[in-house]
Amino acid sequence: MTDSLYALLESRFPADRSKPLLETEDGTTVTYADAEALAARMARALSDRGVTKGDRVAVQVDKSPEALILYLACLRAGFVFLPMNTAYRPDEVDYLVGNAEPAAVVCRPDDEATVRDIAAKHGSPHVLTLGTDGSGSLADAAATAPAAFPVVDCAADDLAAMLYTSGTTGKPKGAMLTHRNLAANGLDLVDSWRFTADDVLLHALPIFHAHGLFVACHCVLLAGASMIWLPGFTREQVVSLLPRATTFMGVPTFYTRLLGGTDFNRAACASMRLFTAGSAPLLAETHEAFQARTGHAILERYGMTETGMLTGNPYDGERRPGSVGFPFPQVEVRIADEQDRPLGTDEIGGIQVRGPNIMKGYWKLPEKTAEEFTADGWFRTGDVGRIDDRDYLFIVGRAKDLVISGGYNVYPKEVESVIDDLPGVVESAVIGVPHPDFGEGVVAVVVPAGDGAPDEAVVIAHCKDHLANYKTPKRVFFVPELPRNTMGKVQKAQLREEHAGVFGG
Ligand code: MCA
Ligand code: AMP
Repeated sequence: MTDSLYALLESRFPADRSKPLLETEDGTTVTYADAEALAARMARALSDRGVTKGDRVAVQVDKSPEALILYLACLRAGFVFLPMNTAYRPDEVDYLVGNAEPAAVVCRPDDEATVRDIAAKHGSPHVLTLGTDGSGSLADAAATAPAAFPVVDCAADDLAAMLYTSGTTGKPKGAMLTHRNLAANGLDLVDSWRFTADDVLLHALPIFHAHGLFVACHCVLLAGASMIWLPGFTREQVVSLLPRATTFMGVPTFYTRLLGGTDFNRAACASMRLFTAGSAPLLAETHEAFQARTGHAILERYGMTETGMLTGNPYDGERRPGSVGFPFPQVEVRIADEQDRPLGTDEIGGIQVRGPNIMKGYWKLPEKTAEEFTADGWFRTGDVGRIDDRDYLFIVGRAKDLVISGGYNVYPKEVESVIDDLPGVVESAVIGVPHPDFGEGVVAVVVPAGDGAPDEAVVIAHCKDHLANYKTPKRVFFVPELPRNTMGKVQKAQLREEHAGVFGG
């Protein structure tokens, strides 16, 4: 028996494959049969170009039905799907392609020339394109390929996907996710959240991250359900389409934006049975305002790229504002001290996790992988929390230097390196401070070298050239020196306090 995730998904597709898998905003329907056939054609097209099982396929394309089907094609053929944020700049794509050594890169038609240069530099043999309307050289190749390609046998431990997450070192690391990791987590979620074939998920998340791709799509695919497939989150569109949906998943920014107009109310949510939130902390006040407005208690859950979903508030039972609930069925969670000793009720410590959902490791970084696991096999999340006497987990902080802005992770070290490269900059410290829309907003505090130092606009423009726009500081402040403790460590807590009101948050 194969452990291919594709085989598992396929075994749960509806018997009647003419059922819609998704419908787009313009009313185009993609049935399960369409998706299976196109996945087979795309797998064949890539395979004909020499891509084989275990090869990485790096993808930076806008969200479209075909983009999702490309993921299915890779699963089907045993290729390792490597999605990239569409906001990544060429420098960031260059690093990922150089590190992952993909056998093929699929990009937006407009980016083809740049991506060809990057791929050539790193010896990646094939560049194909895929546009939002499903056109491009991948689509052309798939159109002439036969709609038949076997579901390639995969072991539980074979890689299904690789998602890059940054880190305190500043360079992104590839989290290797296996067929078992994704299958185990998907099955936990589809059961815990009671997905059935009758569900319609309104899908407004990007699909280059775990939330939009795995959490959302696997629930739908494993239930044989349907989606309304939006290219991204637009408040008006979501409010107008919710009456046709039963479920919705979002980052907290989606929910604060929805609450921003009175047209979002009980009537708009009349057909809904479940709203889930995650990727960043959902403020208790947002949870409460949402419940007061709609009658629905958002189900907040907690996860990571490296681990999939870890805990969630209960489907039945109290969904507590400020808590991320209980471990999913196959997941174990403990709070531990600095020596990895388990702590008791309400004691604050590092959140450590274990289960079939935890990644195999970081790509080509065995030492870094080893550092993230304890001697007894628990993964250190880098989040700090406590478990109360009712077993609810509360996240109280982060041990890692990380900013989460609108659900996207920004690693200060990466931004600081880019700013420090500017002539006229001695050093910089990047922090996150409360932001009314994005939860946290990125701020840079820069020590200028004196004459010839850049101003705020220059720092921002330089960052935009080299970094995805959401990583770019929204404000830059100049100081003669950074506050340090006696060990010489920059006091970011002090900087966060000093700049707490910058965005009026
Ligand atoms: C856009 N901008 C942002 C962000 N998004 N700035 C800070 N943080 C952001 N997240 C800026 C752009 O740089 C641009 O600025 C301006 O806002 C408008 O850009 P636009 O693309 O039009 O913005 P938007 O469409 O309104 O996007 C906001 C968004 C989006 C819808 C909240 O960020 C989003 O879809 N976030 C979801 C993130 C997500 O899926 N995370 C899951 C990670 P300028 O004009 O200056 O260039 S997975 C994960 O974390 C784990 C596994 C988990 O637990 O889920
Ligand atoms: P990523 O690396 O993008 O997968 O981000 C994972 C991180 O997002 C976690 O380690 C947490 O710090 C944060 N996160 C995810 N869900 C939540 C949540 N519900 N509440 C607070 N933080 C969260």
